[in-house]
Amino acid sequence: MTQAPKNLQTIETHILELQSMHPSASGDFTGLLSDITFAAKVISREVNKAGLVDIIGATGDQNVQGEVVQKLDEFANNVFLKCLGTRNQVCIMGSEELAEPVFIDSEGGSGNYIVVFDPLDGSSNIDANVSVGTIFGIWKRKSRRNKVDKEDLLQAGCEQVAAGYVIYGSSTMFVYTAGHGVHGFTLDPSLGEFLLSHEHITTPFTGKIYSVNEAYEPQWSPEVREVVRQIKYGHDTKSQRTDAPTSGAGKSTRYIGSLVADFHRNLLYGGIYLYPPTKNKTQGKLRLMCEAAPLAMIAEGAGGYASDGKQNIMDIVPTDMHMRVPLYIGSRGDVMWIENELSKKG
Ligand code: AHM
Ligand code: MG
Repeated sequence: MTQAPKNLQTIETHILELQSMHPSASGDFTGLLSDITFAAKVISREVNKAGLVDIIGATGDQNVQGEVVQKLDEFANNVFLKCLGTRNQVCIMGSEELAEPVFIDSEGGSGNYIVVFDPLDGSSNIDANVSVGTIFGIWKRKSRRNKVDKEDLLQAGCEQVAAGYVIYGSSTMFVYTAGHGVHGFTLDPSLGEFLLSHEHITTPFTGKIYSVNEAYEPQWSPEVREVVRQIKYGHDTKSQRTDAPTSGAGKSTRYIGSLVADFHRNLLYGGIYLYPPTKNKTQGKLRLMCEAAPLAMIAEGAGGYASDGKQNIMDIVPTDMHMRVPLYIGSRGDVMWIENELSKKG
């Protein structure tokens, strides 16, 4: 008997199905996710044109229409601010590009959701046609008062109601979780639709890849240096916890230097991404709210794990929107092994 082909599903219908699981839902959350997918399409279109800028003669500050050419990260930031601010469901927007959060008060009172995002992570790679990405986390406000404040903003990763990223690569993919699995959608540019391509993504418990900028080795602590050495050359299986990797074989390096791209590859194939503290950057480089916590929610939703070397990234309560954290993220067994080794040593 011939099996009927699977139905094509757009991200909109997928999000609506999610809403139908919550009969009391107002539609605000659904609307917000759909605003984000729209922003992703606009950014994707612009990122894909990036290489053309020089050929069509738009050098300096003006393009061929005489409009000011924005840097792509600024452009992506403005797209997010414009797309998310229009409805009444968002009360605070925080961006890696903005020093301060944007508090939105409207006549009907503030909306219920806080969105923190990195509009275009890894944008220094764009000129070399390397994949870049957008990362976002969504929280619900805690206060019942009309006015929201910083307490609503500074919530731990485990309080997120949804998180996701968009990778602008050989194709554009939107990956998100709202607590019911991690799902990936690929943009069909001819339709302008994200189509479900990776349903229920799960990541291997251990992987063969490690991604770290090893040029910082001289600036790492001896403990981090030893952990990376063991990842590279293999480690003594007798001293491990039972749920940690059982293979003593070393891993291979893959490092693009573009977090979303490195994370996405490791999520699909299995592996770990590391951004340890260095002498100069004692908290690493990556930001908790707009990078580490959203990707940690995705990792956990797919069976992986994220740590700052001592604790679950999802448990860290930010003291500032731009707070930075060391990050070890990816396959659960590998990250737990790192956390275990680092906490043993200090
Ligand atoms: P950005 O937010 O300024 O783009 O920086 C974040 C990027 C990540 O995409 C990437 O993983 C990391 O910085 C690379 O840093 P480094 O060049 O120190 O290895
Ligand atoms: Mg960034």
